[in-house]
Amino acid sequence: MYLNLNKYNINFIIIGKPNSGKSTLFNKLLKKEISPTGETYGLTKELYTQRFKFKNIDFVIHDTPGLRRKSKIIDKNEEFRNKEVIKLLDKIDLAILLIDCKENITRQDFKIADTILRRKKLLFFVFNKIDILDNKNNFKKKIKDFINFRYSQSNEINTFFISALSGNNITVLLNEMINKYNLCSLKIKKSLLNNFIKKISKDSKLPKIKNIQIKPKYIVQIDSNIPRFKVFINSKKKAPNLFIRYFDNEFRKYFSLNGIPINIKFISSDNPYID
Ligand SMILES: Nc1nc2c(ncn2[C@@H]2O[C@H](COP(=O)(O)OP(=O)(O)OP(=O)(O)O)[C@@H](O)[C@H]2O)c(=O)[nH]1
Ligand SMILES: [Mg+2]
Repeated sequence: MYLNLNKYNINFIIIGKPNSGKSTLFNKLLKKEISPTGETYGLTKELYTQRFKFKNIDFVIHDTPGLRRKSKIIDKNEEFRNKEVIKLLDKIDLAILLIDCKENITRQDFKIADTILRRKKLLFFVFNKIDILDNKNNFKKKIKDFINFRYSQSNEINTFFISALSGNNITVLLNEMINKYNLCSLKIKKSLLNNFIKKISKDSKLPKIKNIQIKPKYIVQIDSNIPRFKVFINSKKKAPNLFIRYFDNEFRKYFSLNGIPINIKFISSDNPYID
């Protein structure tokens, strides 16, 4: 495998519901009090953009106004601000979706997550205010299980637990952001891709279509800024979701690509017996 280690300018957004601690995290990373923080719900009313260095890497960081559910918005200015935040998602490499531990994870968080994932951006679900929890390990386990079992796109997200106020786990988070960012420009050698295809085509757990075993025959990586692949299968029919999900899981496990936005396109063949 080959990693592009020169492209270092990670542009990321801190996004989430009001009061989750976005501005506190922003200031902590900058080591300066730039964005106002406080208990008032919806305190941040404009975008703040700054730069900082970590391990000699340049980061661009955006603090954003909290995103409430549409039904709760009565103010035109808030609607405008929200649109600005969503527009910014096209320009960033990575998003930290900040969630208040006290509030747990909500439908609004999943809605924001989907908006980010649709744009194929790196996504970190970051649970903040971990300092206020009595049983931290229990909470972490519950959240991880919930995301894995209830969220169909769990393969594409990274989960973290921090305290923006005390700074707990923030360095670990930054290191992991760098690791995952680098994996996004990963080029996998043809021979390794072929080894994976050989292995999975012998896998008896691969889901079938009407009792016929679908087999991936060939895989190619396409040049792009996120890992993209084309997989040719021995079936005239469109690859079923069960098969796609199984392949995606095994592929991520084999190449350690969990939490990375990858794109795998399955190409059906006219001839189901091709070798
Ligand atoms: N205990 C604890 N409190 C925190 C932590 N992070 C933030 N807070 C508190 O949570 C409140 C909200 O923090 P902000 O940083 O203003 O939240 P925000 O997400 O920017 O809020 P909006 O700008 O309204 O969207 C403040 O009173 C912070 O001191 C944390 O890690 N632990
Ligand atoms: Mg704020």
